[in-house]
Amino acid sequence: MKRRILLGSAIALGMGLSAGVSMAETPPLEVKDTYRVGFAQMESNNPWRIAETKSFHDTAESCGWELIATDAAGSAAKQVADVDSMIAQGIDVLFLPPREEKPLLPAVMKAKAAGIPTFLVDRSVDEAVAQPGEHFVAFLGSDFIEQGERAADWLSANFSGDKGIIVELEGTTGSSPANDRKKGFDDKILQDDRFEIVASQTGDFARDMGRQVMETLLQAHPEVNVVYAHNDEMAIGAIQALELAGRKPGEDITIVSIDGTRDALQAIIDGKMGVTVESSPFFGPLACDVMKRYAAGEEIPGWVKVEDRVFTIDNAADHIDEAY
Ligand code: GYE
Repeated sequence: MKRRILLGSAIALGMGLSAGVSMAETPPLEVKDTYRVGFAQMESNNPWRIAETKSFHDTAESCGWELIATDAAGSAAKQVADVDSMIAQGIDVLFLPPREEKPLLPAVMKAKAAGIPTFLVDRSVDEAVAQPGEHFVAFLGSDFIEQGERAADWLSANFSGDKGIIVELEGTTGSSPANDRKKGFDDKILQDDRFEIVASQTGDFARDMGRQVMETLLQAHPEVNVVYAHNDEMAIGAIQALELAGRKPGEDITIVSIDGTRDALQAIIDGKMGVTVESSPFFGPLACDVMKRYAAGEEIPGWVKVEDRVFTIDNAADHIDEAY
């Protein structure tokens, strides 16, 4: 654990905090057999979220967690309120996947003020305002910029046409994976001058919205021959819209995406999707490990990075049985 000496410690002492604990470090966690653990899920409208919540439930018993899990049903305001109620219920530690970067800042700040160490899982908050090692212990998750870059690399290497006209389906506006998957992909693909992004619009990481947005964008840009979706659910929705309009995904339009869901691996096997860059939802065991190391006083890096694989026709069939 980081022990930073800082200017504010004298003030902190003056405020009645015990010596040695300053406001610029995250609250300590006792070593004990059982913990009251909060997991404030943001929504449960896709297989990725359901697999993640299940991973926390599956880990609870072996890690000694009395788990309090909530579902904010797609509302950042409810997610903040869910964290408030967990604080009131006396959780020892909080695992939080912040739906959006800014609206969830108050939840992080309140948990810290209540003396509860917070681990951000799968998405981060605005790190210009809240920093790992100070406001929250660490961010556990993937490198979203790199995921976007890897999707772009695959497309550059595998696209055989002269001109790639891309429609991009963005994730939830203001969420860290939507911001970074866009940046990583756009910067990389535009270095290859065969490609142009003609439209980029949010589908909120949801299948149905991906389908609807694709339907509209296809009317405005019938010449599109590449779809880059920030997650598999939107990619599957886009495939449905394209097929309804008489297009042939995998033949006259290339689909690239991120996550590695069962439906996406099946779409790759069926020849409809080109690639999906993995973004694993199985955070339970990692959360247990990092929490225990933190309790033991180990220094935790501000970003505990999850390594991702890439799924294509070469390996999709090998991994579909373990997919969700
Ligand atoms: O890709 C998506 C989910 O935050 C990494 O959120 C996660 C993303 C994941 O809803 O499917």
